[in-house]
Amino acid sequence: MLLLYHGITSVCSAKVRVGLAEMGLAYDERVLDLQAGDQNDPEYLKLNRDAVVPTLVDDGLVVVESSLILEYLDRVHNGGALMPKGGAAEVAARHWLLRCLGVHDAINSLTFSTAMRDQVLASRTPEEIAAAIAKMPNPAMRAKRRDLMENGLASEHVSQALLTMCRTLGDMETALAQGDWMGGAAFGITDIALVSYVDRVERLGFAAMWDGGRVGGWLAAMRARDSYAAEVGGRIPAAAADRMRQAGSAHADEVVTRYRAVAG
Ligand SMILES: N[C@@H](CCC(=O)N[C@@H](CS)C(=O)NCC(=O)O)C(=O)O
Repeated sequence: MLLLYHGITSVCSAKVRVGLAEMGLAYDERVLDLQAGDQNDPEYLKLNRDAVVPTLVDDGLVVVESSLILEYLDRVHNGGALMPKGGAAEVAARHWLLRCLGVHDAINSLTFSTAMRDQVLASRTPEEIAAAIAKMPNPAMRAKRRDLMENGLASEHVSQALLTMCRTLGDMETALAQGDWMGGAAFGITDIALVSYVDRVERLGFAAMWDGGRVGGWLAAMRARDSYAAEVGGRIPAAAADRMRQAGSAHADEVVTRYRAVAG
């Protein structure tokens, strides 16, 4: 049986859950509470040394990195049905899977410089925040989180994030001009790989980034699928969603204005 270690509101976890549902794969789960620090459990660190989710275990084989997990599941357990076959379409899909590393980094920056930062600052003492950050095993991730908590939207990571999102959403618009889905007429692995990140932008209240574009319609179509309803919409508690939207929306004007300046 497939075993997924994941977090309910974690974007990288959500895209894997959507993938599992799209492929019709049953799985066991261990839900980690990232705010409580479950990811720092020494037993979990043996599976994922950076203390991040998701991690998939398939009959003893440990797979980390959400896009790699999606590709693995599709290839090994789904006959590769979600991956375009050969040529430019497959190159594009595989390129998007790689780009997800940067897209996640951008979404992490936008989340922790706005809504999450506000929530953490309001609910924890400076000592508790410092202690939680000190537990992050990866020095680069630790330094980034510290910077985002200290500087919010003034962090240098936010400028990079806005550039990444500008390129991502711009390239999505171009792709979606060719068909309803990222690969054209056929729904596929790229749609699943990207849904959580675009979903998070909307949940933060920053949907004006794609005003008048095709990305909004694509997100609505993704949200209408059973996989999203079962694994994202139906699993994120309404109170948590409301808190994020309210906290994020307070920063929407600044974020969207800066995004538009980058987009030109
Ligand atoms: N590139 C990785 C990113 C994994 C990652 O950073 N996951 C976040 C949740 S989306 C996490 O576990 N964060 C732990 C923390 O914030 O302490 C992937 O796509 O799997």
